Amino acid sequence: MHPKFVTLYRHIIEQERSIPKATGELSDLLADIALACKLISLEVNRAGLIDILGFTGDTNVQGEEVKKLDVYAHDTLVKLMEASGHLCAVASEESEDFIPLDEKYMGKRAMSKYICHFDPLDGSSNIEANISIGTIFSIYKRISKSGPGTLEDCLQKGIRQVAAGYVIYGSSTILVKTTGRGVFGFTLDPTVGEFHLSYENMKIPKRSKTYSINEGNYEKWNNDGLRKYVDDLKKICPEKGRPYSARYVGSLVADFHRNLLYGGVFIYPADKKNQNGKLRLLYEANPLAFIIEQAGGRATNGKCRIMEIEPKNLHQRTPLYIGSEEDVLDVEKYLSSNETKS
Ligand code: FDP
Repeated sequence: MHPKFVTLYRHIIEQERSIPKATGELSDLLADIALACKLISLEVNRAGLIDILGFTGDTNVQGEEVKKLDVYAHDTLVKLMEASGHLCAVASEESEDFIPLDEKYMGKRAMSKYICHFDPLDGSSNIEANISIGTIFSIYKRISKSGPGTLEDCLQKGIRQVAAGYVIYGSSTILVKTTGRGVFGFTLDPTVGEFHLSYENMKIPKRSKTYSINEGNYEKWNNDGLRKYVDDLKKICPEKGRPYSARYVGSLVADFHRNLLYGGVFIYPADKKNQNGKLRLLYEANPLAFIIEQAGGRATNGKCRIMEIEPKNLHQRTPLYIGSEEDVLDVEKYLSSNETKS
């Protein structure tokens, strides 16, 4: 147990009290996201059991529909976000278009101030192998003045995020969040259903000994500099702390979380198959970039800061180089000093 026994909600409220003009709306919204993730966490834990018992068809024993977990996660988040009344739109990796939210959910407020992007269940191809997966979210203030949110509200640069975070469903369920005042991690105590502060003011080591990349794509990467970088990381060179260790789960939240705690550089580059990279700017790269920068790390697409990229569409992809600052700077040097192959 953390010595101060601080729950997520208390932490959010205390941070809010230190901002004179805060209205409490963002705090409520974060609490609603946490609630949705508790529900998803329960379902993720039950998934293995459901599988073992053979309830994998369209209905379970009670005759209820058994939804695929990623659909369940999406639906749960949308339902709770609608009901929160603080959002004018949500955009989800699971849905082609953004979802404008009806004014009827605004309650007594003149308007809902925020929009939220989420990746309901990242790494979902790993579910059946019992590997950690996660939910990623990011929150922006709306640009439009009133009514349901617009596409313009949804297509904002990452630097405009007011909060971001993720929940990892692993050996325990952990929520990591930032509102631009440091990064804090909370572990879910399933017995009382509360997230408790367990990682205070998280900082990623400036230099690491670990790289995370799907090296099976080595021949497909379209940058020779990246190949040279990875080759060099494997050479024995004690003064540079090399060779580095390779760690790649293939579940972004899991790889990112480990690197945040111990240091590391995570890379998903552009390659011949994914000319713009595989990961999504709005649902994955921007929120993780906000967190990593708040933790003292760095996030780029190889050419510019992730959070400075102007989004052109909701499902835009981007190459991603993210993690310990000095390691990301190293790989940027390799990328710029070598010719790019098409
Ligand atoms: P997944 O396909 O399982 O949803 O966001 C997509 C993602 O997982 C990330 O979580 C993960 O880092 C990456 O794709 C893995 O891609 P590769 O299998 O191509 O390595």
